[in-house]
Amino acid sequence: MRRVLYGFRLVIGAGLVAVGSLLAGGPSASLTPETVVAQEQAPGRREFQLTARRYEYEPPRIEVVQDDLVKITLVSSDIPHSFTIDEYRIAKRVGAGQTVTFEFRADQSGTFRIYCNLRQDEKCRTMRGTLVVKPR
Ligand SMILES: [Cu+2]
Repeated sequence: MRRVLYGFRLVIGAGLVAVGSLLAGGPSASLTPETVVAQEQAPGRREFQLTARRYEYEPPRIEVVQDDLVKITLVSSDIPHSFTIDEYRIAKRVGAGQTVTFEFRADQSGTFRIYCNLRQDEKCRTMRGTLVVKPR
């Protein structure tokens, strides 16, 4: 009985290795370029998690295509910060150690400055991020 079980496990192991190699270098890899193009043609939903920490946004740059619906999850891992883009009339504050989520339609193309408009800490003036909205 024990020998039978052992053999069964070997078969499962070999199966997992086969699936793994398919995922790594199989058909999915060759689909990637077309998939990216398709996503850029239709207005899509884009999601980003932005962490504000030590007077920086991580990632500092967000790129979307015009008319995308952009969902931002803003996390502060130290003091309160904000995500402000004047041209989009967005000013979202996140408390110390908190998370806020919001959405906006990226209907204007261009390059926009993201900054923190809170003034309880002078160094917040140095916070810079960039939103790039590529024209459709
Ligand atoms: Cu700040």
